[in-house]
Amino acid sequence: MFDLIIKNGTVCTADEMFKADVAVKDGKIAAVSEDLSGCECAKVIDASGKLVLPGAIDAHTHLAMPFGGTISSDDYFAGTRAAACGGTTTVFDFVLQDFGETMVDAVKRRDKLCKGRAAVDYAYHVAVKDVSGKLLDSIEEAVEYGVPSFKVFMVYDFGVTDGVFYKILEKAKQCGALIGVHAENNEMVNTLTEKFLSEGKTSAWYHYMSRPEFVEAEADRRAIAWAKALDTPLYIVHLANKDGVKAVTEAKDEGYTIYAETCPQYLEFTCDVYKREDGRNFVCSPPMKGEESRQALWEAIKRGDIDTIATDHCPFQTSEKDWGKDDFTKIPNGCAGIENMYPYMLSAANEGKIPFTKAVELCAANPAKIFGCKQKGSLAVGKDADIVIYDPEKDFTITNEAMHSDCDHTIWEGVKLHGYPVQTYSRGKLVYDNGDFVGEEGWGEFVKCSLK
Ligand code: DUC
Ligand code: ZN
Ligand code: ZN
Repeated sequence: MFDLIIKNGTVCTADEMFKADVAVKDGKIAAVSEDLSGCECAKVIDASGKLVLPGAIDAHTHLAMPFGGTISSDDYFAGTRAAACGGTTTVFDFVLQDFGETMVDAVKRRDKLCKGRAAVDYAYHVAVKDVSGKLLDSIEEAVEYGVPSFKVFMVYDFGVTDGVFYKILEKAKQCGALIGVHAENNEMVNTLTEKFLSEGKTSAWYHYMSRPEFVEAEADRRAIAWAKALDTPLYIVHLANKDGVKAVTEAKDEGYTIYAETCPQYLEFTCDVYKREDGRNFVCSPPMKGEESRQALWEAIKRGDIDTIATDHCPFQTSEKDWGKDDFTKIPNGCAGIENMYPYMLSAANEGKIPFTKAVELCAANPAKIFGCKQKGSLAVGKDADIVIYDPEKDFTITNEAMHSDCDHTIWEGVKLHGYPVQTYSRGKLVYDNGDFVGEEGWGEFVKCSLK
């Protein structure tokens, strides 16, 4: 006896699309078969004309993150509620290590905020600030704990030096961890920022001008150089520039394991958004770049040189963004996106820009594989029943009113999508139904990851 059968839909995996019924039992995929008519089942859903997809994995979020003098506006409940409503059933949130704190202590500290609050499942990466003394070795302990992925920042006051970055990569190689990197050149950002402020150039446009293409590209190349020197894998988060794409392609062609993530905002918008009246709402780092970079990212996706799509979801309220009306450096960096990633990528597929299988690969299958999230990312028998039913005929215009985050605006306002998720299941439980969140706070569980 199954708990649920989703009948007559088109199942889409990272490799193929085929007509099949999908059965769920005890929160797991129990069968995927041409015809499950006649099987005993508590509930049957007709998915005729719909796609049946694995839930997406957003491998890059900053929920309730202290940053820029405030805390990002979506806490673990609001952020994961919004995720569920956009077909994302697992989020990887960044734990920012405190100075002097071991990696596992950092995870446990953050987990107190998340436990009992998340609406979908969650995992963590640790953003490493301090590897002095025994703290470098504490990376190994976190790997055993189920958090085998880490990130270093090359910017901000908590960014690491090249030497520390190298040490972290070396430790990761020893213990089988994966290091992600936020790549921008800190010196250049500081120098350009100082220059523009001293010239009275304070609008959001100068956020972009102080972090243009070459500032990111140089750091991408430097980060790749250290990973190559050690022959250890590297994951570049939120890649947003054309020359960085080229560097990734070259490294992959040479046989190195360099993964690249980009985000929907870099695929949709260009730096021109910073000239808009509401330009500061788009301020995030790295900033959106020029049209050539936007095109290069799409081309890299088509070639297979971008491995994952994630959001860098880190929203701040309008009043907080307004702190930077007269000084772009006072704008908290980050935008909302957690509810928009899968619908955006699937809409691109629906319009023929990429195959649906590619959208599933980038948003579900690859993040599961790369981060060792073994029970997620596909609709294979035995995996968690994280399922999205997608209506390719449903037109949807994004408005903040229709979103489920706690933020009071969205950079995605007015963007039109063709096709939209109509239902999301998290381990077999319906959590999103035709516009409404129907899940529950605290349903989400910690997902232990392993790269072994
Ligand atoms: N960039 C952002 O825009 N927000 C949070 C952290 C980051 O690196
Ligand atoms: Zn970042
Ligand atoms: Zn980030």
